[in-house]
Amino acid sequence: MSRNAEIAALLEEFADHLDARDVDYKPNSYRRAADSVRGHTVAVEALREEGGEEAIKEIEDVGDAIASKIVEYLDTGEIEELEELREGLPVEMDALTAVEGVGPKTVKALYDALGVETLEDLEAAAEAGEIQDVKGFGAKTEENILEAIPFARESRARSLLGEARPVADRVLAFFESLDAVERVDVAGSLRRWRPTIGDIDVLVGSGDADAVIEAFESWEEAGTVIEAGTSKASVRKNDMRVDLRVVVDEEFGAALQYFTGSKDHNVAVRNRAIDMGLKVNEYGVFDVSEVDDPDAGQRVGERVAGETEEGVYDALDMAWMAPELRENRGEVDAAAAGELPDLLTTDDVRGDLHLHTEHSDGETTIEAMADAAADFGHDYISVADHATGPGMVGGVGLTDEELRDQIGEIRAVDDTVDIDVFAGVEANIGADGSVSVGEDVLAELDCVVASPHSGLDGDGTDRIVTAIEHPEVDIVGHPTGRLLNQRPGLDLDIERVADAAADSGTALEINADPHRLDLRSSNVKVAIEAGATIAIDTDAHRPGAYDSIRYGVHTARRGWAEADDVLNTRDADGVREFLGL
Ligand code: DGT
Ligand code: CA
Ligand code: CA
Ligand code: ZN
Repeated sequence: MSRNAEIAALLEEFADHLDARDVDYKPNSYRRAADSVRGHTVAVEALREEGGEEAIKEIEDVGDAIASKIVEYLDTGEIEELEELREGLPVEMDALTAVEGVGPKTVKALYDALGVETLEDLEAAAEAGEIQDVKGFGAKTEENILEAIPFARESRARSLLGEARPVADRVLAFFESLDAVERVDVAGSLRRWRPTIGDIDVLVGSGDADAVIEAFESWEEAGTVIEAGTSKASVRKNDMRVDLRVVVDEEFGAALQYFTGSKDHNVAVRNRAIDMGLKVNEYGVFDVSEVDDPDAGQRVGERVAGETEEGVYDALDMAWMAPELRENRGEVDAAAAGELPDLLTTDDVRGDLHLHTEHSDGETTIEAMADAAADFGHDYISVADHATGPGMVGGVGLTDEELRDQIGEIRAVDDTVDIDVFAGVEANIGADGSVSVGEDVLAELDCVVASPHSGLDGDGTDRIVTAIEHPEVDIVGHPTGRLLNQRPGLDLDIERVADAAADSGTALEINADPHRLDLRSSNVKVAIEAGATIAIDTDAHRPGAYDSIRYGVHTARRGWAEADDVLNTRDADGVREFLGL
């Protein structure tokens, strides 16, 4: 069983325990290592087997200490130091810190004062009014905790797309290697690129279901087998449920269409079929116009399609559409009318306008980020380190003077590397919509991203619109500030925001960080319809994060975006024009 996600979770728990005890710096290096291990495409056991501890150290951010803990875990099934930390603070760290506003230090304080160990304990303590009496807490904090518990409970059941997709890629590679498999694809929410995933659905076309299911059950990377039958099986891998269905190859297209969903899309498709005298289900499309009782069985009537998904839609006089569109947002009518959007692809993206360097909280130099972007295939980047201001803690952000110096450095790097490097900033949007950088510095910068980093609840429409209308702001970054499974972010009247963005020529960002995916796709669609421009940025804090652009691109596709709707599909001169340079 591959354990990358499992190990990543342990490293995060380690970091939480260190944080709870007020240890400096170390928690962050554990968190970075956790991210890298989770995103690493090769399984740690495989690395270990090939090159021992040294090979594990080749994972970005994994040094001696962490590599030896990973090896210890692979050998013994535990990390002794973590076990000791857990003994000192025996709480369900993961569940408790899932509550917005509850960090490791809060967990420790509440454990010490009230013996809170679980989410249930936390809820009971808050309901009983015990938390407000703990030193450092108040009635307001207690109320916030109580309000945030249901969201935390719900979100723990769903995985992030960014966690599920790499797992699905491994699952697909496994099935592709089997002789008995004729076709394989993911289905469900994963194929539609939803930001969070309940389970991973996999569909195989094969004449030998037994062989496929047997192989799946004994796959060395699989964890426990949840259930197994003659055409279905479910296993757990990296804390996720993987649902396999095996169908005969002639029915693969119909099954893929059905199990891709969404449910609402399928209902709309089925209704259209009924109007045409057809019946569509997971087995095929059937002409039932001559049949007395179309519900007499699953395969009643004359079979007119089912081998391919294109065939299924074609039988219904619809163009095939990308899975990202299948959310019942008008795609069925658009497909019937031949008016589907020509969705952008990852290859259309030519640069990244929001990323960080070691000048703020990024990991490396301007030059290294530029070189990595060039290797990735980008034509340009804009460095957008944090400015000081609301939401920036621990001295992370740059002052106006430091920004001025940095502009000089960026110009110098721009002269030496192969791509264009714009001088940007990520300013903070204050509660009143103000931007946390001096006007003269803003005017000197090429590209100003302004993002909300504090006060991320309640209605944020006025605040965001004010930032959009600021003449120096080019892009509003992660406009709601949501963190998937962690906090819902600002409420926005998206029509107003979209109109303001279109009028002021300010781009709205889809932040491609898999924890954010903000703007969300339904808002993207509204923004585009209003004529606003979208920017898709990774918010990279390290070179490897440029890869995340695909999550942003697929979010844009879910919002019906074409290449022309997106700022950074333009070439460098096109971007200059947008920025007024
Ligand atoms: P998830 O797993 O919660 O992220 O969401 P999905 O969309 O992957 O849902 P899942 O795994 O329950 O089912 C996969 C697909 O199968 C779903 O998108 C549509 C199809 N499906 C499942 N149950 C039904 C149903 O009762 N009616 C229809 N029309 N389709 C269904
Ligand atoms: Ca699913
Ligand atoms: Ca499923
Ligand atoms: Zn950022």
